[in-house]
Amino acid sequence: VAPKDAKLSMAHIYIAFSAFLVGAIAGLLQGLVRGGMIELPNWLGYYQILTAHGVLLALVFTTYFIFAFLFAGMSRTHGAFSDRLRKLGWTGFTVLTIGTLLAAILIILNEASVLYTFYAPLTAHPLYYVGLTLFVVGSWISGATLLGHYFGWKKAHKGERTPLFGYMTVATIVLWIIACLGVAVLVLLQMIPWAFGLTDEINVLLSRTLFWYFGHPLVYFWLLPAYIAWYVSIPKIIGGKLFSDSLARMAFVLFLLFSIPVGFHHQLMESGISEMWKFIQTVLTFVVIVPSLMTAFSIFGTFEQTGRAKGGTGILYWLHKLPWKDVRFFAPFMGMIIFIPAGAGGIINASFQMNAVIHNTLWVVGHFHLTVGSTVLLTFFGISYWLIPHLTGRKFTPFLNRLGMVQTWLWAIGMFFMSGAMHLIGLLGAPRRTAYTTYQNHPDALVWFEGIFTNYVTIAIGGVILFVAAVMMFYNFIYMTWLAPKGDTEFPISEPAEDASETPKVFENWKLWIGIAIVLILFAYTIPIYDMIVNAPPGSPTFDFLIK
Ligand code: HAS
Repeated sequence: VAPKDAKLSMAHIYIAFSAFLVGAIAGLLQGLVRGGMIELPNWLGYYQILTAHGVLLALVFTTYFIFAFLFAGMSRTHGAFSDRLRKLGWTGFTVLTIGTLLAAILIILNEASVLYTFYAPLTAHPLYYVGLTLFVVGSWISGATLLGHYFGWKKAHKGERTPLFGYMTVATIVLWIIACLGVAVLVLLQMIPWAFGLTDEINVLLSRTLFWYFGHPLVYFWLLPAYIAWYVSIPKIIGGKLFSDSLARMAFVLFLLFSIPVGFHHQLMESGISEMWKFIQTVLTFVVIVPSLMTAFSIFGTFEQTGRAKGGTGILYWLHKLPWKDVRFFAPFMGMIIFIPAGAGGIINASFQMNAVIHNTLWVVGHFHLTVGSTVLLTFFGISYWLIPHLTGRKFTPFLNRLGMVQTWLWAIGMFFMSGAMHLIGLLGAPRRTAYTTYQNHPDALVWFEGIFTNYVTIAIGGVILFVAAVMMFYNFIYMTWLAPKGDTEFPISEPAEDASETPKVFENWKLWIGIAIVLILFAYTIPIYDMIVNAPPGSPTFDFLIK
């Protein structure tokens, strides 16, 4: 990575890990409050720490880390950014950071305790929405920088296949930009006028729909960079080559097409949306599972090819040959293993009728702690172990490796207790997003939540273990940034396997893929949104001027 680009990337990493530490403290408090082990002081609200926890970890840490990774990876695979583009990258970073600080200050002041899903009817201080707008605009500027670099490379290398890292970056950023359109409309046309008092009422159903139009692809904006590391870096780390370049590109195209027109699977229990449209989006949700299944196949194939090339034999004995003691492989691997039950949980959530059992229960919280909180985060930690020393010109030492292995185990064990208990208690009916969990001490309800594992205390114990792991990770970040001995660390980029077939050119046809994505979105959303506007409750701003 070019030194000037490394600086931009590191600027993102500093903010990512600062947000990570504060978010983890809020998470610890969260677990202890729900476990009944502590009571919050009067000046600190339950929803305030819940919002801080969600926003700092799920939005701030992820977004900054993702941009750090993508900027560094694009510099590594496509050459240094031009000065003009790098300046644009810094502008994006600055706008993103002003938005983040504004939003964070309002959360600290308890003026924006509206949870990370910020849709109506909860309302925050108007400036919070200004902060969110700047956050989105900043991310778009950074996204435009990455796209500019990719297309600049393409122009200079006519007819050549683009590096896989760049291809996947483009898919991720285009997905993000299209997804953010929903949040832009929500914030600019609904939340800001309402919060500033320019309108008296708000169409809640529309606001939730616009949020989830954004909210589901948001989870793939988190997942895809993790997949980039699985496809592009892990094969190199284990000493092998990528199973198939085409399959990898196809998986990313499928994400671009199908991750947006599926937001209704978060609204299956909501009145006001017809069953038919919910069903259609449920079917599309089942399609977006396919690229993850393809990824499972592809990565397992890469593992097997590598294990056998190293002399491994038998049905599974070749697994022996993988570098189990290398945290750069082991942390993401743990994330992959956890994604197997996590993905199965997602399929349960998406199964229309079964959603009625789990919706708004702690099961959902368990689900996203396994997906984003484990699969994605463990992969991001795995990336950190080589990315940060690479950027700071330091060595990936055996000491760091040992720390990383312990950190990974602690994270996985903590998550097993916390998320496992959340899933089970959720099935028993424990609600999410409330500090009041005892059903007014009704004896029958209390019995449900007093099992050895099905217990709020189990969740709290898992949370404490996770907090210890988070503090360790923060120390690892400090070590990699300032304390490790000076030297070189590799930024691993793999090649496709020799016997892989040629990648078809059609994958590079972005106009085609973006066009199909837009058609699918229009198909899945036009009629239901039209219905929401014309059937809006009396008094709410209906935007019917858009229709008349
Ligand atoms: Fe989800 C709710 C459905 C994936 C995150 N999800 C959430 C929320 C979050 C979230 C944050 O349909 C809560 C939102 C809120 O606050 O209300 N989710 C799905 C489905 C998938 C899915 C179908 N979710 C994710 C990912 C997330 C994430 C990824 C974050 C990164 N989710 C739902 C639904 C809800 C929901 C409903 C709403 C629930 C409600 O009612 O509120 C799928 O994408 C999952 C597909 C994944 C797989 C797994 C593939 C396995 C792989 C590992 C391979 C292993 C290897 C190792 C290679 C099918 C790729 C092998 C080696 C060996 C040695 C064995």
